[in-house]
Amino acid sequence: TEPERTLVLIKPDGVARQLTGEILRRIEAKGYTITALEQRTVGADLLTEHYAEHEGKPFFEPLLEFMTSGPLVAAIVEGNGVIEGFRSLAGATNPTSAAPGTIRGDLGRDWGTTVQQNLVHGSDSPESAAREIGIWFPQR
Ligand code: DAT
Ligand code: MG
Repeated sequence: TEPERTLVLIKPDGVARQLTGEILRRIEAKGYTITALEQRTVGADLLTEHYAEHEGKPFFEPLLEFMTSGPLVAAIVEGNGVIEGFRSLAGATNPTSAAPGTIRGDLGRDWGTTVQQNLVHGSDSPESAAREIGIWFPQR
C-alpha cells in the first residue's frame, strides 16, 4: 500500500452527538495523520457537487437536507492505504448492518434515524479522493 489522502466528513449527526473527538481518536489511533481539519456549515451547491454521483436518486434530496442541517467537520486524512482503510474503519453504509468495531457499527443508531445519518463520509477511490479534496479544500 502507498501513502494516500482521503476526504473524511464527520456528518451533522456526528457533530451534534458530540462524537467528533471519538471519531478523530479512532483515525489517529489507526496511525493516520489529519492534515487539514475544519468545522463548517455548507449549502446545497457544494453538496450537490460532492454527491454528484447520487443526483436523481430517491434519497438525494433528503441527503442534502440532512447534510446542510448543521455544522459538519471536513478533514484530509493521510496514510498508507487510507482510502480503503478509512472505509473499513467506518463500516457498512447502513449502521444497522455495520459490523461491531466500526464507527458506524459501534456509534451509529438505527432507532428513529435514517440511513443517511451514518456519522461519516470517506472517499471511495483515489479519483474520488482527489475530486472531493478539490471541492472541500481547493487550496490543498
Ligand atoms: P457511503 O457513504 O458508504 O459511501 P454511498 O456513497 O452509497 O455510501 O451513499 C452516500 C450517502 O447517501 C450514504 O452515506 C447515506 C445515503 N444513502 C445511501 N444509500 C441510501 C439509501 N438507500 N437510502 C437512504 N440514504 C442512502
Ligand atoms: Mg460514497
